[in-house]
Amino acid sequence: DSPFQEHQFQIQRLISAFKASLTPNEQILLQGYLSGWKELIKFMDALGAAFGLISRETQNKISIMEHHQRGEHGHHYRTVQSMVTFELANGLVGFQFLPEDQPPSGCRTLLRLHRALKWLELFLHKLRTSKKDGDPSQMCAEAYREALAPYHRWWVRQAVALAFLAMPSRQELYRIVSPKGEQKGQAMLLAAIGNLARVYNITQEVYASHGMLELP
Ligand code: 1Q0
Repeated sequence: DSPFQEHQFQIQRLISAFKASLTPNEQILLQGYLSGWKELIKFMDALGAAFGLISRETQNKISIMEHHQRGEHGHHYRTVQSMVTFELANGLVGFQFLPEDQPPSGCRTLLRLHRALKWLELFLHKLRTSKKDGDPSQMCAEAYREALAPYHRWWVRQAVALAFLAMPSRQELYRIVSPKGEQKGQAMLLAAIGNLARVYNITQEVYASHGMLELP
């Protein structure tokens, strides 16, 4: 199998997607953001059944965002900023509770992906700076404790801990990132981290400035 096939994860596509999601005046285009996440789903699906729950949950969140994009007010869901403005102006954010009779808001749904993006940034950083004998399962778990565990229910934390044990070895991960050797791999990881972090930080500012970091 050629490593350039559509269905295979490629870190270059991840980098490009998040890079393309950022406009010159720092708007975040949801289409690029979501296609970055779709690339990550390919990675998870290649890891097998242990990651099925996490992959389905990611797809679920993407689908909710796409549902909003296809809807009557779809044009407001072009960027993170326009979505926030629209949902705020129309009382659609859902600051108090999660509605049962309509799809969750774009803001609270994106917030879940946003937090997970922090996990990814931390994990890739740990992987990039790790020694040869580093254990990715442990790096995953540490990043998870920092970025996501505080927001997850008990059973989710248990399920995620099990998935981490099925994480490939450091060597295998580097091979996926770059068959051309570890140095090149580290450069790719650095590029990925830079682009993820930029998108993350801008989103974080938008959410913080509207008191939206804890949406139910
Ligand atoms: C490779 C494995 C990465 C695992 C990262 C940890 C993510 C755990 C997420 C588990 C979610 C499962 C069940 C449901 C959780 C929800 O309760 C929660 C909150 O939503 P809600 O509606 O209940 O309030 N949902 C979430 O937090 C959304 C989580 C999205 C999933 C994030 C997956 C991140 C995966 C990244 C792929 C790893 C790629 C590594 C690339 C390495 C390249 C060498």
